[in-house]
Amino acid sequence: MADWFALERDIRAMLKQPEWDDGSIGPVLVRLAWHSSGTYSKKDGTGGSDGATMRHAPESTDGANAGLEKARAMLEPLKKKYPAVSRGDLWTLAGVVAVEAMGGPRSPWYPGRTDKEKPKAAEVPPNGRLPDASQGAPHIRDVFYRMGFNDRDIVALSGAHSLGRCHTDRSGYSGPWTNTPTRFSNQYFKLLIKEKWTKKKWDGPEQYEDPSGELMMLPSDLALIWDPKFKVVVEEYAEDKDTFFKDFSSAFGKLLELGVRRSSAKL
Ligand code: DDH
Repeated sequence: MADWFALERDIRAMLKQPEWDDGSIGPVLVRLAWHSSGTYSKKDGTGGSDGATMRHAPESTDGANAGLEKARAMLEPLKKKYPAVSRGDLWTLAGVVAVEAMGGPRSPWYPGRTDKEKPKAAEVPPNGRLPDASQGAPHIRDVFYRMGFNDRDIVALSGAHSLGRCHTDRSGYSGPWTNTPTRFSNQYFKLLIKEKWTKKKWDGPEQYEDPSGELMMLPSDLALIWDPKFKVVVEEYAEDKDTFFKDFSSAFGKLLELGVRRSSAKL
């Protein structure tokens, strides 16, 4: 039986890393948890965090996962220290602990994922299941409805972009969404509504900037205020942090459970 409390403590202790981005690896760990889970398809039950298949091609080579090899490598010492814990459990738990440590809500999380060391081809999800930042509401709905989410879940989950930043050497995009990229908050929604977002003039992919030029939004972020149904929820979360935290907590917990098959009871 793994010592989950000790593991959580160790994850928490490794988040602060002065030389990394804004001083914390929390955001990239949240992204690892999300990308390992967000490949799920409810049609055939493939994808998801069970198996930790992101270590294997073609998932490992999906452009959407660029940079996440660093996050996976940073968690390897904990895999060595807690050999009974699967990487699927480790990656998803690290996301939950990171959100909470950065001031966000705790999400429900359960262990029991089993790593696949030599997966059959059909057990590794194909490329293209994660959302494309250059696209709008129809694409975002296609991707998240495939996982079993609704419009409200989509907006809640997108609030994770209060954290972290884009890197030109990973996605091609550049910059943070908020001035507090290591603090989980509803700032992303406030900025979406309140700032004037204009196309950034540069050689890179289409992205938007605030008047200071320091903050950014992806086309897929702005889709949340260009689409009237999404926009109502953005406005609600911008006004009501507690409701956002509650909805994020359950949607993120649901995301991390997608496709997880357990032979025994949950705990
Ligand atoms: Fe995201 N995200 N994301 N995102 N995401 C990026 C970074 C981070 C999209 C595109 C990008 C979610 C949804 C979407 C985080 C969490 C979540 C980057 C930049 C791109 C591009 C990567 C890089 O250059 O390093 C798109 C498109 C969507 C969409 O839904 C349409 C969701 C649902 C989550 C979540 O966690 C629930 C986090 C955190 C980051 C910051 C990573 C970092 O290294 O910092």
